Amino acid sequence: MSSYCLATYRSFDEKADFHKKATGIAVGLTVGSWTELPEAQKASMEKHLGKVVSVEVHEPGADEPISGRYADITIAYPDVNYSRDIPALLVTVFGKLSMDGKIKLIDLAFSSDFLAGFPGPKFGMQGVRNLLGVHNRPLLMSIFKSVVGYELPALREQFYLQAAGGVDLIKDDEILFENPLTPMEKRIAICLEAAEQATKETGQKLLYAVNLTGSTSKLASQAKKAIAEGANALLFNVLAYGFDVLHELSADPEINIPIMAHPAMAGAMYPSPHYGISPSVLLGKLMRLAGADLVLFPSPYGSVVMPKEENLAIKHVLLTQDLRKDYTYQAPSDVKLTLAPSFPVPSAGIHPGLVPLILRDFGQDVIVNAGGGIHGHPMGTIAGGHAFRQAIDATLQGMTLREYALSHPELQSAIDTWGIRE
Ligand code: 1AE
Repeated sequence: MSSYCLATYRSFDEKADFHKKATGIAVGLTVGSWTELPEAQKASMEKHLGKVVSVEVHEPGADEPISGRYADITIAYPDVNYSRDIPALLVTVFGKLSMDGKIKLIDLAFSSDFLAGFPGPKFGMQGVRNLLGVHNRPLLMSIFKSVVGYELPALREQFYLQAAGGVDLIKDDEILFENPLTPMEKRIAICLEAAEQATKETGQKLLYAVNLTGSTSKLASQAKKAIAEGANALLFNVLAYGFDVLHELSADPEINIPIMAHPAMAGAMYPSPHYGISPSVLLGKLMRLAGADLVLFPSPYGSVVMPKEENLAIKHVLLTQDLRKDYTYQAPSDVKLTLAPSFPVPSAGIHPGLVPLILRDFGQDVIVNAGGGIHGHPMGTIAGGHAFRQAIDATLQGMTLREYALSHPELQSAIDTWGIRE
């Protein structure tokens, strides 16, 4: 029996016959032409033909946020047409089409058959919590800042200060690549040493996500080298390399540490209402499918903002949504189809005054992540970490930040500096 993956597009056109357009996509991106085919050939080509599942035409009124006439079109693509990898699926459903007028890919749903080729996140949210031994609160992550051009002792000091502030994870800055001053292997050694020192003082375990960089063909061996040096997490700029690279790394049994997906370059792909790929697909479904254990993305509140409904849609697909949608196909019951949830990490410009909003949106299933909001604390980096932990504690206890700050000077100082977003 045939199985299909589904793609939903938002197509903008003032005059188009959207049903005709949908048929053009279904046929054009699969068998190329249909009505001209001789009947005998139609029979053999039928299993390769895309199907129009639905066409919903919208004529927005003047008061609606989206301007212009559009239709949401869902097409079913036969799995028989592509190999079981993300590039083949993406090129099929949004290759040439992505350049053909005002059209945005707003959703993807995978058949059981397609999904069966993807083990998903090796650790996922629960696995990361297990490594850290923290199960009853949101996690806190800190980002190295000012690292380019610095030598190892400066990095060690910065790592120690972040760790001593009580963070659970520390990630490299995504712009720190292989370089002679702080090469990956030496970086891992000094950061783990600093982590050990901080752990003795705080009693807290720590993960350090080292940036995995370099040419694609050497990434797996670099990752294994990092693991041999003791690395306990990796940071990876997924969109610069491609989803399939993440998939290969995460599916490699020897790469047995969590992989954190950075969203660098995503802004070239999702923000337009008319073009690109929606954030819940780009930074949600595809990241989880490709095996990201943790996924960074902008929040609605910080310095790089994303609309709240898009943020919540990412949360939904990372944490809860069954990514499968069978179109006329029943999955064999012995196939593992559920992917572990990926840990959501809303980021960029986060400071303690935003913590109540982030926790309101995500509950405990979130990593609060900050660079400038920790290092820029007027009382120093350690106090920056403390202020965040205090903001998290206050929110979990149902107290306002202002109340809690009365007995927590680090939080008070953060509020005085950045304020509280209501
Ligand atoms: C969305 C990615 C955020 C990121 O990687 C980063 O470095 C944020 O830094 P801050 O918190 O804005 O200083």
